[in-house]
Amino acid sequence: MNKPVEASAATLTGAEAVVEMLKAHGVEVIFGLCGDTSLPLYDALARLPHGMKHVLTRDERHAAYMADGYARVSGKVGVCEGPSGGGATYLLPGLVEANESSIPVLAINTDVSVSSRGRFTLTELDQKNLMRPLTKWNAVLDRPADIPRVFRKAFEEMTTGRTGAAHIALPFDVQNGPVDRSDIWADPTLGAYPSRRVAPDAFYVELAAKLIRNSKNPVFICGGGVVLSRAEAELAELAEKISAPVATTVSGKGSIEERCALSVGVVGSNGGTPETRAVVDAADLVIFVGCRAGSVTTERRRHPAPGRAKIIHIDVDPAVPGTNYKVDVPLVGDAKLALSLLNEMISGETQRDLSPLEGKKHEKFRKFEALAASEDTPIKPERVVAELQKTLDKDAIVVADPGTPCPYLSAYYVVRGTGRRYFSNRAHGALGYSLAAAIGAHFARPKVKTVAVMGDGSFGMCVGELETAVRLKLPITFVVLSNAVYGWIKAGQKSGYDKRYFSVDFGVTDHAKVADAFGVRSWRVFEPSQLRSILKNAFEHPGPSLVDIVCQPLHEARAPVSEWVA
Ligand SMILES: Cc1ncc(C[n+]2csc(CCOP(=O)(O)OP(=O)(O)O)c2C)c(N)n1
Repeated sequence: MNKPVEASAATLTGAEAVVEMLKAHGVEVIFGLCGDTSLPLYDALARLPHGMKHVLTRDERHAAYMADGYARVSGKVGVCEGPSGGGATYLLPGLVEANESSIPVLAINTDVSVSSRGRFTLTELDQKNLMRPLTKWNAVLDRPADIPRVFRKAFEEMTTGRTGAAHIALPFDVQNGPVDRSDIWADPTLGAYPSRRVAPDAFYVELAAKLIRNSKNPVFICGGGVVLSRAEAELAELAEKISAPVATTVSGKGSIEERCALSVGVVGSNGGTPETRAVVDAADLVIFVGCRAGSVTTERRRHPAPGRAKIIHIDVDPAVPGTNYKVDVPLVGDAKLALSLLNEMISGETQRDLSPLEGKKHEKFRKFEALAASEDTPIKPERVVAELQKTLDKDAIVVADPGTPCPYLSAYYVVRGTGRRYFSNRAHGALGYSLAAAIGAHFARPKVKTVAVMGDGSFGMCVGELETAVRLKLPITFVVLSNAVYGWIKAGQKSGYDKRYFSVDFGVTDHAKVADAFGVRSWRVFEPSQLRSILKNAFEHPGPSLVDIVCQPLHEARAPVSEWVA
């Protein structure tokens, strides 16, 4: 029998303190998987009246992805937990994705007792050093008394400045020791992000306003920072005032209503097209907002071409402006505050001829629609995107895995409205993210339809969580684009290695049958003409549903794939 310290009027156990600290920061849901070292924590969760939901997952990687999806959609910190050893190494992929994507995710990683350290204890590993380079902040607790302070610090780190992930190692005996009740307090505003906005230097704001006033052809390139900062209204106001096109990265989708005249769509080597690239190339001023100007967005610093356009770079992280481009004006601060200061400085309206932009968009979608209308089998990815667009409500949340889903949906799925309605794991692009992230997203916005779109390579890496969706009766639809190949890589072998295909093909699986065995309502589609009604049925199904679409392999798809594979 476990013997924790007796809770009293003055003290509670470490495990109870953890639960109280999460509650005090406004946590609503915890995603995780049990283990020996987590038993006191689970017991505290079972006993205390905290009101938080615990979602049992089928592996810790997906617990972290669920916390990530939840955080992206809710605007709050996502919390996951797992045990020592394998739990730590399995939490890691989700934590690093969240951190690099600036998503506040807290991992509570239980650990062997402090008193057992260094004795070849089963599952012992150096969690501090394992997680240090992968998280924004991490700590290993050695004493129960430190729990309240360490949790306050974790929430502050996750939601201020460049937001990111935190990791706390919670040893077994620390969970059983005493914590002073009077130390259980928190600033609940640190449970949501961004919690403490910082404005850029007024001097630089003035310089930026001057550059904008003098530019002939400004263009915005927005990264995930606009949606993270909820700066969509300020961005629209400024873009409309100066009549500037707004392009986004994959993570920046949702910065602007994509049906509006100023929206360019996605740029870069994963979802950009020659037409969106041309809009960037025509600019004499590029305003990066909440965007790292990384290899995918800028096609390895070729678009915009260095030195061709002036650069204003707005980012909350001082390390970002100037890293990939020589910046004319760095605006270091929160995107919402930076854009509203620029709005104050720039009065009046500038009218610009938007017909070139309109022409480019028309050209892009003309090519797309011709392919989307195809009745060919296997079904073309363009057809799948078009049918999703037609059948999904504008408030639906779409999560895309790498492979075929991310570039095609990023390019052609038009986000109606602003905010987080579409996302993918663009930091590391690990296959198998979307299924779990969609589960997290559902907990953040349960009233809207959530759809995960994955390749069959991804399906193989996440299928176990179908059980979680069935157990919790979640009305999420999983769409699998089946082509029995790691298609994105095969496309790279086609375009860059003279079709020397090597070890990229795998066997055909009937994913609908697999899903059916889990208890998921499922369909397998071969004919384009069946797609719409089957997708509709799947979306209307009150529980989990899966549509397995036998799809054209990426290496056989049309030319832009070779442009996408950078
Ligand atoms: C965990 C992981 N391993 C390897 C890769 C490299 N990778 C990128 S795309 C891709 C192929 C994706 O295959 P699939 O999910 O079947 O989609 P398709 O490209 O065929 O549409 C691979 C292997 C990755 N992104 N993530």
